[in-house]
Amino acid sequence: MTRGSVTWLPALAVASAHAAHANPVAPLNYFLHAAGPAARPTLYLGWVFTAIVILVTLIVAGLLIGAMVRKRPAAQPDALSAEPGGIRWVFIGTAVSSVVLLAMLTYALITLESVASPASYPHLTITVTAYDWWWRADYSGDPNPARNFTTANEIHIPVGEPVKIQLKSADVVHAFWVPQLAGKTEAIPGQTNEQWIQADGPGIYRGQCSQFCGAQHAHMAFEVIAQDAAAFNAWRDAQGRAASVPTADAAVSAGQHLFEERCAGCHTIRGTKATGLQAPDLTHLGSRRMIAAGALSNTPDHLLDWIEHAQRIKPDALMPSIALTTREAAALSAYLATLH
Ligand code: HEC
Ligand SMILES: [Cu+2]
Repeated sequence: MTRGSVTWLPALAVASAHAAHANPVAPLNYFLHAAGPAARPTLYLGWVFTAIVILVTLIVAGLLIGAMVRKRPAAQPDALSAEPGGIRWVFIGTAVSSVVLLAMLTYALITLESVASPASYPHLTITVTAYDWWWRADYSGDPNPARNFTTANEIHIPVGEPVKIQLKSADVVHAFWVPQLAGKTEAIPGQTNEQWIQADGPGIYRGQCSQFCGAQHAHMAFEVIAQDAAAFNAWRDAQGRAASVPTADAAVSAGQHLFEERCAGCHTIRGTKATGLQAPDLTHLGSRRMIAAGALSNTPDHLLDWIEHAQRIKPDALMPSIALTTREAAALSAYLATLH
C-alpha cells in the first residue's frame, strides 16, 4: 500500500504534463493541472503534502492495527504492569515527526516566497472588485483612454506575461481564486490586496469566490480568458467602445427604452442613458460566455430566463425578477442582442 502512494506522485505529474488544455471544469482539475508560474509551485506543494498526509495516515493506521492484534501472553490477561522499552518509540516518533514537520514548513515558506512576485514587472494591472455575487473588472493604465473600461465576470489577459490583480471588495469579504493560475487572495472591504496571475498558453481558466460570502457564494464564479497578444488587443479595443445601437429598428428602440426605464438604475450601458453602478456593466454583454457570474451560459433564452426569474436562479441575488409581457420580452431581447 505504501508503494502505491509513492508511485502515485510521478503518475500525477505525467497526467498534468499531457493535459495542457484539459477541460477547465473537470472535477479536481485544479489539483492536477497548473497553467502558469504562479500556480505551479503551490500545485507541487499540494501534491507533496497530500502524499505525506496519506503516508502518515497509513503508518498510524498500521501501528494501530498492529497494537490491536498483538496479544498479551495468555498467562496473565489482566496484567497492568508496564512493559519495559516502550518509551523509546515515543522518542523516535517525536523526532521523526519534528523533522518531517520542519521540512514541510521550510518547503512551504520557500514555495510562498517563490510565488510572491513575478519574474518581470507586470505591464497590465486589472482592478477586480468583488460584489455580492459577481465580479467587476476595471482595465486602466492605458495611455489611450478608450482602452480603459469596466466589464464584469470575464477577465481577459495576454498569455505569457504576468498580470497584476488589484483586489477590492464592495461589501463583505470574498476571495479571488483561479486555481490553475494562482493561489487564493482575500478581497477585503476598505483594503486593496494584490496578486499576480500568468497563463502559459491560451485557454479558459475558471475562477471562483472561495470565501463564504452569503447565499449565492457558490454561484460567484468567473472566467479568465488568456489570449495571444493580437487577440487580447483586439478584445481590449472592442470592449473600450461604447455600445452602438441601431436606432432604426423599432423593436430595438423599444427595448432600449424599456432598459432605460427598468434596468438603468443598476446597470450601465456605455453610450446610453443607462449609468447604474451597482450591477455588472452590460455594454458588451454579448461578448461574454456566461451570465450571472457563471450561473448560466450566455444564450438569448438564458438571458430572458435570468431577467424574468433572477430570484429563482440565484435566490437573494441583488437583482429582482422582472415581470415582462411577451412584447416587452421580445423588445428587450432584440436590444440586448445588439450589445456585442
Ligand atoms: C436593483 C438592481 C438591478 C436591476 C433593476 C436590474 N438588475 Fe440586472 N443585475 C443586477 C445585479 C446585482 C446583477 C448581478 C447578479 C449576480 O450575478 O449575482 C445583475 C445581473 C444582470 C445580468 C447578468 C450580467 C452578467 O454579465 O453576468 C443581466 C444580463 C442583467 N442583470 C440584465 C438586467 C436587465 C435587462 C434588467 C432590466 C429589465 C436588469 N438587469 C435590472 C442588478 C439589477
Ligand atoms: Cu464571494
